[in-house]
Amino acid sequence: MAIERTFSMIKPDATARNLTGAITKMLEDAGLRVIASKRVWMSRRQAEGFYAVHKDRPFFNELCEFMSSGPTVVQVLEGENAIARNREIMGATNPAEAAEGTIRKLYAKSIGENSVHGSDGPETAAQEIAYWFAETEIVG
Ligand code: DAT
Ligand code: MG
Repeated sequence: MAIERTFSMIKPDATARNLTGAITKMLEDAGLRVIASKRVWMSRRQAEGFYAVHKDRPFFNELCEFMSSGPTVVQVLEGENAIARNREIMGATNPAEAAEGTIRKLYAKSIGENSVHGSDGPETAAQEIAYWFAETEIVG
């Protein structure tokens, strides 16, 4: 498996509890390298654009409200099989279903306030990275 890049976010419920370092350490310990990172307080419109794929889901409004409610740390991660690896470390969307030792099992408050985001495939990874970062901000 080649070296891949994926997009990650540390969500407002986690930044509010000062978990940026703890979560980043879990990613690094799993062999992922942070090659871009910045803290953003996204606007409602930015949240709606980022999550446009979910616009017809019943939780869309709640999701965009939450994601624009406080600071988020957006990151690009690089490593072997980075997309699947990151999803593995994150755990299931619903923390009640997340495996032991995953970020969401440890830290997520609910299915909505679930501490982290990770791209789900190569195409979404490329789109999501480009949504938040200029090429010059990514230092591999
Ligand atoms: P994931 O973040 O694991 O990729 P997803 O893409 O299905 O999950 O959904 C995106 C986000 O939307 C998810 O992290 C939290 C929120 N969400 C998903 N399902 C939800 C639900 N049933 N109720 C409230 N929020 C939900
Ligand atoms: Mg998703």
